Amino acid sequence: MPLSSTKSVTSEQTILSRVEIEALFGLPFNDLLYKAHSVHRQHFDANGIQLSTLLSVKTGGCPEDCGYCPQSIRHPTQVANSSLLSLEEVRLAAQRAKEAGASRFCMGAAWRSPKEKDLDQVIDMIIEVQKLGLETCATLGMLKPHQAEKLKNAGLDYYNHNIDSAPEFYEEIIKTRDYQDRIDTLQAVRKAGMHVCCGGIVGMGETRAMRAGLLHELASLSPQPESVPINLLVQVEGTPLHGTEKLDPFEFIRTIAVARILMPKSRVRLSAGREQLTDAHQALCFFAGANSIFYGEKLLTTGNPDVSKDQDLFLRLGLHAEHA
Ligand code: SAM
Ligand code: DTB
Ligand code: SF4
Repeated sequence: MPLSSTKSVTSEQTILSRVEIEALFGLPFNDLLYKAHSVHRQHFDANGIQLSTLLSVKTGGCPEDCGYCPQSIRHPTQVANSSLLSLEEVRLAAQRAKEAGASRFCMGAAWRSPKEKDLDQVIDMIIEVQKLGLETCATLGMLKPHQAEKLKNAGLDYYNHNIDSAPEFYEEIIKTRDYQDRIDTLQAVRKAGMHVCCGGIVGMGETRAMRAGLLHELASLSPQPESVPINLLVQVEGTPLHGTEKLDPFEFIRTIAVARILMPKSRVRLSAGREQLTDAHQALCFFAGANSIFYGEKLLTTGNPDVSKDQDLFLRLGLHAEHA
């Protein structure tokens, strides 16, 4: 895989080597968190958290084979397939998200890539959500350059497309599209002028060296993604990754800290998997530099902490919601 040819690192972007990134992971926990928190304070309000709410606008029946995903048609999960939601259903969900305090609304669809007709309908949704004064984000699978341009022209603020893992682990998780396909979509999004939301998943049985590899790839994107979701695998029965050995939460917090050090100006999002973390673990993630969350009781098909629980946690920690 000729990955190096996909990147052009700008002169002000100094990328640590994978070995140096592994060394960061290996620091004593307090030293790593001190370092990450110091970087965080240089670039952000240390108590401000951006809130994004997710909505699955088209659920299940996806032809791809992503080993973590409950929406793949190839995995025997309990997810009920549904067709594209109506404009009114999306508007109501976005209205609720705004009332609860979210600043961004992210629409996800279980597609390999959108068909032109699908894209037109999602564009209507984007326009409707914008009218409510929310930032918009979409994650619809692979995009061709003209599709990215169409979304940009409709006013889409962010496009989410994750690289998911280190390149050498990727083929163990997904076989129906390769790493380069992901990079091509990210380049189309960037070229169209949208903000890039790109991250990955940890807790899939990868080694620490592979976690360093994932963050190395993310930090090497040039420019770096504005938004970096770090997902902790949500293990869903019926998916190939169900039963994977659980990641030590402190290793997850280390991953957040290293992401913050490598991508000082990006929003690092504490994403899927928050239900597996205690309040204390989440507080350490915020200290380590996470400054965005998925907010609302559902991710796409799986659970997320209740709004009231998050509001209570924010109150106890003195955190406040903040725009991007
Ligand atoms: N189908 C589109 C795609 O794959 O690009 C968009 C939706 S897909 C569900 C978006 C991202 O959700 C995936 O790239 C993956 O990082 C994350 N994801 C999916 N299932 C997950 C799980 N069980 N645990 C953690 N993250 C997950
Ligand atoms: C991202 O990185 N995580 C979100 C969002 N981008 C689209 C999705 C998480 C999905 C978790 C499993 C589910 O609820 O189906
Ligand atoms: Fe499909 Fe996206 Fe799930 Fe992969 S992650 S199976 S592409 S919905």
